Amino acid sequence: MNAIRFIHTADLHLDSPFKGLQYLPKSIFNRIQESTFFSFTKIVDSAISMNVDFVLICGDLYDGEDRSIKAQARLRKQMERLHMAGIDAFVLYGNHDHLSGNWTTIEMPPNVHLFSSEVEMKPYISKAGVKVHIYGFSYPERHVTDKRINDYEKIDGADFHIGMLHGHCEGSNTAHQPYAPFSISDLIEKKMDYWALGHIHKQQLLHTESKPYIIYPGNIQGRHRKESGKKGCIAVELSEYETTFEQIETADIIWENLMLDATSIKTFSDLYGLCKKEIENLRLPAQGILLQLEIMNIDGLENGVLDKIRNGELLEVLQDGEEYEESFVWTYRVDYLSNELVTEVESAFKQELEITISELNGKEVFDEATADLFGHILSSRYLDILSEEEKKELVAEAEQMVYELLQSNT
Ligand SMILES: [Mn+2]
Repeated sequence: MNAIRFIHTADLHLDSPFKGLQYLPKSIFNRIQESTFFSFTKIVDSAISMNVDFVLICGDLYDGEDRSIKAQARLRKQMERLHMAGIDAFVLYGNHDHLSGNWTTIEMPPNVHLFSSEVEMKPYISKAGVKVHIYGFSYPERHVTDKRINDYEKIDGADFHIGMLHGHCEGSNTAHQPYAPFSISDLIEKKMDYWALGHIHKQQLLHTESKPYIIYPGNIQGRHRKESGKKGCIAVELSEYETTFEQIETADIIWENLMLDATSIKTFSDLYGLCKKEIENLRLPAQGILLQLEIMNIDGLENGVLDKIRNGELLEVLQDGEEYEESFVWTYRVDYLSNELVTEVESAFKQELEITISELNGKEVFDEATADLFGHILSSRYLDILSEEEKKELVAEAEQMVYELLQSNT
């Protein structure tokens, strides 16, 4: 059968410094500092045990543009393991490890194929004789803002075509920089079989109903509380008839946020018991967890219990002994939210929203808010002047959308 199997990974950020976490107990901080290497080693373990044809690494292998020697040496070691197993690796560099950085290069073994700063195609033939064309480019410098997707052209002569791209999918709502932007339809137009993306740290399955499959695997190890949940890589099998993929979890440290309902809780010891129970539920067989707790519905708590949350006493008893656990759950923060506070924040926000909407119904505010659009040299050609009636309708529609969005987020 005409098929290939590969691992798709990106955003290794090897040797991330985790600067803000030095206050943690040494045993835990050491685990965290090793975690990017650990996760990547597990990815290589998977590639070898699954005996895949090749591994794709879609940018940001290194965290810093100076590519620490330690990170390069560790990467090389893993590439050698792949080499011994007869597995090739296709690698491109992203905005974090762009080609203009200043570093001392450690040579990689011959199974590693690096993409240059222009989009190029690298041919691959599997042991079973399946031909694959793999396309990609590395960032020449940190800021690549042009639509590099326009340079990708499928070259005939292979059974499968795979695009590798480190960049920003337009319209995706993330905090990442909009480098090398593209849209999903840009990618579909190129008629590839698979798009291996990198850059966005949260896993996103952008197109997985039919070819081309388009996937951001996410980074391989969460680096702060916003990169929460499980992390790893994607194992893919492409055949003539179908594409299948599997998510493999490899991160050693997992960031979690948990809300606890204290409705029926009165004493400090009950609250401790509730937290402890949830912590045991979360505990994993081998990985460590960094946990942020948020306690809701606290109005039934006896006097003085809140003080013990505020002054860190609860945190201290929850942390006690965790630094000696292999599969630790380290609670690094406990917050609470009183019902009054919740309603206060909600009603203040609603008031603000109502004021904004009523202001939009005034002519000047509406015109100001839409001035960029109607005054734009290109868009203004296609837009008719709105009547007062139409403006009101637009504001009403926008109001509806805002409330729907608010509800879907709660
Ligand atoms: Mn990245």
